[in-house]
Amino acid sequence: MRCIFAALMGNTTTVEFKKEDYLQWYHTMMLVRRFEEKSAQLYGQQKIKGFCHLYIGQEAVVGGMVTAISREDKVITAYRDHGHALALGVSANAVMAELYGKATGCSGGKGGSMHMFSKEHNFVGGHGIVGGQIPLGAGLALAEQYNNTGNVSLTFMGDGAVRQGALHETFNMAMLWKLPVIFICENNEYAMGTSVARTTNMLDIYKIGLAYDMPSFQVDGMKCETVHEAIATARERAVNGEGPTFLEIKTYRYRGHSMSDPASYRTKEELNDYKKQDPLETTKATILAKNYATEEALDQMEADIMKEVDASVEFAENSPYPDAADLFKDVYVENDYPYIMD
Ligand SMILES: Cc1ncc(C[n+]2csc(CCOP(=O)(O)OP(=O)(O)O)c2C)c(N)n1
Repeated sequence: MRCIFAALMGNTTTVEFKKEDYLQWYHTMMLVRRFEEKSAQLYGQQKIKGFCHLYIGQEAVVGGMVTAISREDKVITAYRDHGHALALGVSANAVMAELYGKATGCSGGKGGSMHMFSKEHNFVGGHGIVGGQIPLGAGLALAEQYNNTGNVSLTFMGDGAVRQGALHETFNMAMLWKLPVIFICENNEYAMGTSVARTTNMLDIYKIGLAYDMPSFQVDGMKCETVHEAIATARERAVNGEGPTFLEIKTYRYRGHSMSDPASYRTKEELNDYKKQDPLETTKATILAKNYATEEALDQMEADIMKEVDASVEFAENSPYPDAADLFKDVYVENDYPYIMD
C-alpha cells in the first residue's frame, strides 16, 4: 500500500498505458470540450435555459475514469454532469436534447442540465442537492454487494459537498459494511464563488477519509494517467472485498460556476496556470511524441466530433417537447418505470 500511496500522491504513474488508452482519453475529452463549448453558445442564444454548469477544464477526470472501470459499474455525481454522461457513452443527441428540455433527452426532457440519467449506461444522475448523491452512491454499492455482482459504485462530488453531514454518515456506514464504493471528490478549488481555503483549515480534503480509516489519496486531476491509476487501484480493492476508497482529485474548472457567473473571485494568472496543464494539450503531445497517431488523424477525430455535436443540435432542435400529459409521469415508482436499476 505504501508504494501505491507514493505513486498517487505525486504526479507520476507506475502503469504503462497503451495507445488505445491515449486515443480513448483524447476522444472522450475532446467530445466533452467541444460539446460544452457548443452548449455555452446555445445558452447565450437562449436555446438552453435554466441552470447549466460546464465541466470544461475537468475533462481528464472522466477521461481517466472510463478506461479504469467496468461498464457495469454504477456512476453517480452532482449537477456538473454532462461530462460524466458523455464519457459513459450517453449519446450527444440524448444529452443535447436533455439540455433543450426535449422529450428525446436522456431524462425525457424533464431533468435538464443538472439531471442527466441513463439506466442503459449505468449512469444514475445528475443530482442538484449538494452532497445528496453521496448516501445514494453508498446505497448503489450496497445493492451491488447484496447481489454479489462484482461491480462497484463511483460516487462523485465537489469540494463543497464534503462539508455536508451526509458524507460523514455515509463514510461511517461504507467502512463498517466494506461497501464496494469509490468516493471521488473533484476538487476544482471553488464551491460557487467560495474557495476551499475560505471554508476550512484543512486544505487536503482526502484527509477527511483518514478519520474513518478509509484508504484516501490525493490525485493529479489534470492527467488521465494519474486518474486512471487511482481509480483502477481503488476499484481492485473494492472488487476484492476490501471496501471503500476516497480520492481527492485535484482539478480546475475554466469557466464560472454556472453560466451566470463572471468568476471574479479568482485571478487570470491562476486560471492561466491551469490552462498551461490542459489535459487535451498534454495528451495530444504524448500521442504525437509516441507516434500513436498523426496530427492529421487527430484533426480528423476533432472534425468528426464537431459533426457529431452539430448533429446533436439539429436533433434537439427538431425534437418535440414532452407531452403535457406526461407531467406527473416518472415522478413516483411505476410498474414500467424506466429508470429503476434492476
Ligand atoms: C444542499 C444544497 N445547498 C446549497 C446548494 C446551492 N449550491 C449549488 S452548487 C453549490 C456549490 C457546490 O460546489 P462543489 O460541491 O464544490 O461543486 P462544483 O460546483 O465545484 O462542481 C451550492 C452551494 C445546493 N444546490 N444544495
